[in-house]
Amino acid sequence: MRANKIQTIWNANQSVICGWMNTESPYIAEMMGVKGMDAVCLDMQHGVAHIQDVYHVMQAISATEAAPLVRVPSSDPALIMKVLDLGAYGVICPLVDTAEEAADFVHASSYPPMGGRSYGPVRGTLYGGPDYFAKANETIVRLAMIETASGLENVEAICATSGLDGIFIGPADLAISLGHLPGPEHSNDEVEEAISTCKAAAHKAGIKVGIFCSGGKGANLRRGEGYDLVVPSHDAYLLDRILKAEIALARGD
Ligand code: 3PY
Ligand code: MG
Repeated sequence: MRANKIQTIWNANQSVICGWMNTESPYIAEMMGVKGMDAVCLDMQHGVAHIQDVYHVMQAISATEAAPLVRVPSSDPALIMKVLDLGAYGVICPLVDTAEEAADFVHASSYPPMGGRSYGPVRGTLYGGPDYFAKANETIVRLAMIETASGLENVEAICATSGLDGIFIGPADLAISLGHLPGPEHSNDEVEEAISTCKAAAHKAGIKVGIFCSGGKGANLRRGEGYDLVVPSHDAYLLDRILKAEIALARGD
């Protein structure tokens, strides 16, 4: 099976830089990979993508070296199985609050005997190779999002879930769940402490920890703090920043 670039980078003890797509555009997906993202995640939770977009975006990412990921909108097993069948090499599941939910997520994303994923890797085999079934469980990366007060409370138990490769911290939801406004890195002490607690729990359990960041600078800061996967914001934010700057330049402001 084709190697998962995320695992290759983790095996070298380095951090993955992961692009994030709020749009459903194969063009942007391909661009993210060509420009140097190690992985590209299509966001089906808050992004505009629907299931019919996933095939084309996964195809576009495959034209690059980047690993294709999907953040599913929920832990619905049918959807998790479908995005894997379409060639995702990793799934990020939002709002995981308990170890039981984490175990259900691993079950949905793993073939028996490890889990209950149904067989039918229509595009997974095209992308992954003929030994897809034999290697999928060990090659696919499963990240459970910690982004609520309940998830924080249960983070150690969640991190102990067999088959979970890592957690992914959602700082915005975590902040609002703790009664604060979402903000950039280190903007609130309580949120920052919660984030550090999650990182420590993941590393203590021997699994990886990723985090969504406010941009390139924030991602570099988090990388330095020991996060294993960092997302330097999303495509719409990056476009927004460049548009504002270029329009201001065009107006001579
Ligand atoms: C959050 O910050 O809540 C996220 O889900 C980031 O993707
Ligand atoms: Mg969130």
